Amino acid sequence: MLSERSIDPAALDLLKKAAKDGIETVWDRYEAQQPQCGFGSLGICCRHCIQGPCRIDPFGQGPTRGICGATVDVIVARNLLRQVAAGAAAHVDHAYDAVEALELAAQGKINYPIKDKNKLRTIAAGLGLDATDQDVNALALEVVKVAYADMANHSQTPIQWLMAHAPKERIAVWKDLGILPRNPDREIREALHQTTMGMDADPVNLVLATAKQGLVDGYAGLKLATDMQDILFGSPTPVVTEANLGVLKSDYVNLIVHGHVPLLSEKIVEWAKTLSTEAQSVGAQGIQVAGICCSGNEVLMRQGIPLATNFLAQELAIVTGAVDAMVVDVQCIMPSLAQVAACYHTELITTMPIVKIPGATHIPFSLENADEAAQVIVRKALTAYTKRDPQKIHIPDHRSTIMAGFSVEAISAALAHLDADQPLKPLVDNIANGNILGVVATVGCNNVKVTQDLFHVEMVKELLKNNVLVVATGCSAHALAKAGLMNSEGTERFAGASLQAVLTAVGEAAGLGAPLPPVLHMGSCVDNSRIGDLVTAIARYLGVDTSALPVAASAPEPQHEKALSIGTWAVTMGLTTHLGVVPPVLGGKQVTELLTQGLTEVIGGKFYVETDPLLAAQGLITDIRAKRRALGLDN
Ligand code: BF8
Ligand code: SF4
Repeated sequence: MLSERSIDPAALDLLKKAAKDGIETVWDRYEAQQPQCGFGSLGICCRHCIQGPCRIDPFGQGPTRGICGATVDVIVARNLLRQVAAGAAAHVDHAYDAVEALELAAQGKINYPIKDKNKLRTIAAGLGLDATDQDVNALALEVVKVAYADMANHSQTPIQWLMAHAPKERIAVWKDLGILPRNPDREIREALHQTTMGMDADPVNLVLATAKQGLVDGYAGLKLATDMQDILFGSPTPVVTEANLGVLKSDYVNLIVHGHVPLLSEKIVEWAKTLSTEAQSVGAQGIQVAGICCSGNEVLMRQGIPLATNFLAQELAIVTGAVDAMVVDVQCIMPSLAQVAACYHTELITTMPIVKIPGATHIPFSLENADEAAQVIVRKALTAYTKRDPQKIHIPDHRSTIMAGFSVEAISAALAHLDADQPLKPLVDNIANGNILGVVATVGCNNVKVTQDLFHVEMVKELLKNNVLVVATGCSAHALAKAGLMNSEGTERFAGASLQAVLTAVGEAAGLGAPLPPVLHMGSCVDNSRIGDLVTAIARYLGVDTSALPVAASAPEPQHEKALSIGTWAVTMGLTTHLGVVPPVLGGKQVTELLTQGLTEVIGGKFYVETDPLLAAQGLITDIRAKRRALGLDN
């Protein structure tokens, strides 16, 4: 049934058009895959050597061990470790592209000005560098040197980016467990080694190694990427725009940026502005840039570019018949986009050497040729506009106003209107007195196994009703933005009375003339580091461990290995971390028990799986209340 596919009215509208136009979508292919393999779903199939594949009988009547003797928990734990290491690899690769960009920018070799000198100085000071009078470029190179030193570290010392930024209490916990990561690449390499045939056969050791990958992800991936990107492109400040496919304009050249890395999308935004006058020469009023997935979040946060849609509806953007070009970089890009684009006039443009899609136009993008490549891409969109088929155009009339741009710096600035000396105090006081029951971070993806956006929206509404403040990133932020949960009206409609009063007071003190939105958009998936920074700052202010705070995390509809690595990091931070779709671990009883209970004793955090949105909200609220009680806050 159509309504089971999505709650997004624009997506539902376009699914009808897709059927009419004969377009196959991700939902059709999901149905064609049914029933999905039970062994794979439970995580009990091993292909780590070519004596296999080996499968364990989940009913205990067939094989209980692989050919080499690996138990079901070993197989499940090894598979999970590889998935989390892959997620970490994606983020670390992303982060080091940004480090390289900062290096070349500081050397004056590329046209990327360093925009946020304050952030550079803050990061440098945090790393123990003398940040006072140094020349900006020289200081940037010092910072880059530290990041590169982590990659070149062949000793046993931990990742410096982690040591400089993680809470001291947490570092002590991780040290005791022996999971402080050294060089990020070495740890990812080690995880691959540890999971090859004839290696680790201890599920506990494998789960701890998984936790270590979470730390690699959190600090050498997420945190490093956000820091570099903020230095280069600026730390976000509040912006107001719109979300959903209704932001496309019938008389404009519509250019979509999709993927994750702002190194490309920032240049596209810049050149779309510069070349906007050329739009008239092809008969258009101008150029509308809009974003999908985390590229969308990046340019939203810093440039106020509207959001087009999230992961599951990426094909449907092209089905509007109004997207002239879609330019992609890395991650979460469905290969099917090429087939969909072939049915319309849309130019699908790949740009990265590790992401090529047959049928797409490949325009190589590098830091050195960024301006040239961006101009070529924008002009491709202009040319494509002239090839539109008016019969095929249908832009759904759905969009919601959103306020985004809530970096930690922006949140502090808003709170500073209430207490200039101690900006965190008003937030902490309101948590302490129960006006804000706690904070939940909703993150991560859409997953075709569940109705698009439904879990995000239903769970968050329930949390808000109970005065839980919500912060969001990634495709979760898209879902909540589309559903009207990121504007002032959303506060009036969905926030409980005491939360509403706090958001109204802060909004008015900050001169917005309206309440803050009930869900604060903190950015892309790498920007989960901003949530980590906020949690770290609150814990530091209160002098408690992060695991004691009434704060939880949730990935309601996770699909990507990155979501698993981010979730693992949240668990290492001591947070209860909810998953609304079960990852492939249930075949291993011991591993499942460790992830959902056993880890708590040693690390404070745990995974919490609940597939019903309202029950998940209630479970998170119960967890928050227990933490409040333990802190002596008796609501
Ligand atoms: O890194 S939330 S579907 S887009 S993986 Fe992908 Fe998941 Fe969206 Fe951003 Ni994050
Ligand atoms: Fe089978 Fe062991 Fe080889 Fe895995 S490593 S495929 S369980 S023999």
